[in-house]
Amino acid sequence: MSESEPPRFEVTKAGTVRDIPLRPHEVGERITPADRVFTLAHFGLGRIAAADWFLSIEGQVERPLRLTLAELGQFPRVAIEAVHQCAGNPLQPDIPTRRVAAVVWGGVRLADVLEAARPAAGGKFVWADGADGGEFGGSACAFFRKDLPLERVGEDVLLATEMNGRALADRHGAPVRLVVPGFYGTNSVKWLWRITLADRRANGPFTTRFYNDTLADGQVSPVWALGPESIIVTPAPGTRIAGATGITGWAWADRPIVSVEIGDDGGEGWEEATVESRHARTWQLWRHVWRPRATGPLVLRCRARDSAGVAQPETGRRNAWHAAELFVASV
Ligand SMILES: Nc1nc2c(c(=O)[nH]1)N[C@H]1C(S)=C(S)[C@@H](COP(=O)(O)O)O[C@H]1N2
Ligand SMILES: [Mo]
Repeated sequence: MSESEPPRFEVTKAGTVRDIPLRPHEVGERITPADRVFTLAHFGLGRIAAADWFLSIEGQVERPLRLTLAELGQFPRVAIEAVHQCAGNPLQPDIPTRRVAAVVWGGVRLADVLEAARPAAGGKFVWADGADGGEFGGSACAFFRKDLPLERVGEDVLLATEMNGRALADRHGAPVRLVVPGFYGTNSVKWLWRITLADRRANGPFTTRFYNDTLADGQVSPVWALGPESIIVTPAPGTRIAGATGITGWAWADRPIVSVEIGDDGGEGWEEATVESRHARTWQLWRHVWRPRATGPLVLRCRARDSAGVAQPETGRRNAWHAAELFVASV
């Protein structure tokens, strides 16, 4: 590893930041306004002056590179609409938090930039370093470091400089962040300054100690691809409904969602909602008309399934079924 220093990072807010302005029933807009998108940061917030920024490309490449912002701007620009979701607190990885938004990222393709550095045969994983570091959950690191398989890069991984057509805000990682569409937000490293191509997964607490799920069969699975998830957006919790009522929400996963079902607590079976087909990498609207059978409290639940047949789990996972508690005034 080279010992290069990051660009100057001016800390503007210290400590873990969890700013979640919207609850699930408040993310009704197809594209979340940038000023309503959640902000998560393990070590606080900061800023890098555009003139100070650079990206270093190192490791298993034939031609290591160091790019300024102007040089990055020479690569073809792309935009991609994608769901953006936090995996939740890494100390409580099984608890659903529904910190989710959908935005249009603008930037350049990491694949194009990596190609300029000529990847060597041994490169299998991309390590990404943010300029922020410190202590989290009893582990310390110099830089927030994540990784992803090199084979994923060709799809649509971005070096993003824009959110919803405007320059990235400092809190979202300006001037340049990584964006891995279809992966949990933790993988989209903010204040990006170094990319290392390596033959193995990255060291550091955020790829070893945190963000690794132990599955039922004992296998360890990195928190990369978004699991299938659906949420009820309307009606809002607590709404009194009368008779047949339209229910709407979003569903998403790394793969397209092919089915969303709605059920109540009575366990009288699930009803199939209508789900729109997927555009780009973003969430899919679903809708269903629910006909209540009895007056009184009603708990509606939804569950999604993706194109590989993977189902949203009932409990015990970050993407467990979502519920809305309503009240039926009349049937
Ligand atoms: N450099 C850096 N990048 C980071 C983080 C961080 O703490 N430092 N947090 C990650 C997590 S956990 C999430 S959910 C997303 C949140 O991105 P946002 O704040 O722009 O919505 O950033 C990711 N990228
Ligand atoms: Mo997160």
